[in-house]
Amino acid sequence: MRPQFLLGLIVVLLAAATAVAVTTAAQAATTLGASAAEKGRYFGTAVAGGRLGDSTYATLLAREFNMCTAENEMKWDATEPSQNSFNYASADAIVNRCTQNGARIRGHALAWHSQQPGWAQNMSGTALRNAMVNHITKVATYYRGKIHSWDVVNEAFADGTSGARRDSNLQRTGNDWIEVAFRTARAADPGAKLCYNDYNTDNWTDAKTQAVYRMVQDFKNRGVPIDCVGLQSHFNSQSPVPGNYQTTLSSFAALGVDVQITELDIEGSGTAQANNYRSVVTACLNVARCTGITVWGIRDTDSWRASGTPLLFDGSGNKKAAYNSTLDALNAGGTTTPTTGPTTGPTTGPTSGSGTCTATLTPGTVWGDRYNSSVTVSGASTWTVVVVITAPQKVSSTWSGTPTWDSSGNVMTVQSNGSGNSFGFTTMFNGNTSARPQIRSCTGAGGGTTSPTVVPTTAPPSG
Ligand code: 9MR
Repeated sequence: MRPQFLLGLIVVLLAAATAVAVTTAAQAATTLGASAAEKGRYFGTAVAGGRLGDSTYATLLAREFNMCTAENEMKWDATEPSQNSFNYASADAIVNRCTQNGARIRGHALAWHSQQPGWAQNMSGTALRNAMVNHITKVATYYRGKIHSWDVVNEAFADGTSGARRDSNLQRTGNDWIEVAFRTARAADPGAKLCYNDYNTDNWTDAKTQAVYRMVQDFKNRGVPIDCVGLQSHFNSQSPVPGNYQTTLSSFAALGVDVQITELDIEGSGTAQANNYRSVVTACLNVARCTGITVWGIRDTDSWRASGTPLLFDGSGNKKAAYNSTLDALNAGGTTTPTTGPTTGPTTGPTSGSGTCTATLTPGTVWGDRYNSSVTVSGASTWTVVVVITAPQKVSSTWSGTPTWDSSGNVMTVQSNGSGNSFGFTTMFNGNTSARPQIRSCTGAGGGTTSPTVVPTTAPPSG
């Protein structure tokens, strides 16, 4: 090849490579929440109600995060300061702000040995058990439909090598207190994912991790309603990110539950901290049922471990190296799309307009080859709901409504048949375990069609 041609070729190739690089850069998501959403996941933070008025904090919260956990405001001492008298003001401020931001809510936490109100700390036996059940019922009912996932039980296992339950007033009410808590939560809010949440459960070989694993396995075997395991993942030099962290995530997921990283913080600074964040995020993206990551605060100064500078933004709200590595890992990762269990919060369609109706889809039971969905209609007693299924998924049966199909077999029109205001159907995965039905419209007896209802196409919904 003549030198001029060679030079020309190199110039052309370089230009092409630059174009590709520029295109890639332009397409990469620029916030944590948006990048996680592209992978069908969420990226959340703990929110302190007292900081909502801080403009730097509020700006970062709105910009970066699409999931919120109330850091303290939904705990037992905050929501039920005296017995059977509930106060949701502080929690509602967080729920309302995050909802306005387009973020969703992890509820934290319904039953826990810590941060109990004084009146509960002094209780025992049946009185405490009944108080716990009442607390879960009232709080989960109040927030019904607003919670993506509940930490139903928090930190119930002992540290160390025993693998035993932690001693607490709740534990002393009987070993079944945890499953009672989960059953109570399911009855109160069937649309929320129900999680068991703990710390020091990150290393797969630790006795505590194994004990939690066996409990979740037992619950799945016996039909105790549990949908997810939360790994708090508070890391520092005494408790570093374990080399087998991804094994822990995938092992829990293999039990048929989602895994969520619920309170991530990693003490340190600079490159070492950035690399630790990268490896945690990458591990989650490598596990199909690791459906979201929450960091335990926004700026280092917001952290419960502020002196360890464990978060993604410095005290002035500047992005740290750990932020950049986290976003890079989110943008780079995710060859697996999340596969998830039964429940995502009910998603409600538009309610305005005369003659329209609202169709709310609630995910139901998931089996290995198929899953159920139910749809509840409000605003009309005679209705037609159009549901879109993603091929190759196929509806195999429908109940409490009369279905007809378009020629593709993917658009199902269900008409009321006098059996009430809800219908249900079973969908075969046929190899696609991530797609979920979308409600296209709900038409009431009086005519008028809603605009498409926003229902997630993947599970869990990302936004
Ligand atoms: O971050 C929370 C801090 O503000 C409270 O003082 C503390 C009291 O127990 O709880 C912190 O949050 C904890 C979370 O609820 C459960 N996992 C451990 C967290 C850090 O202690």
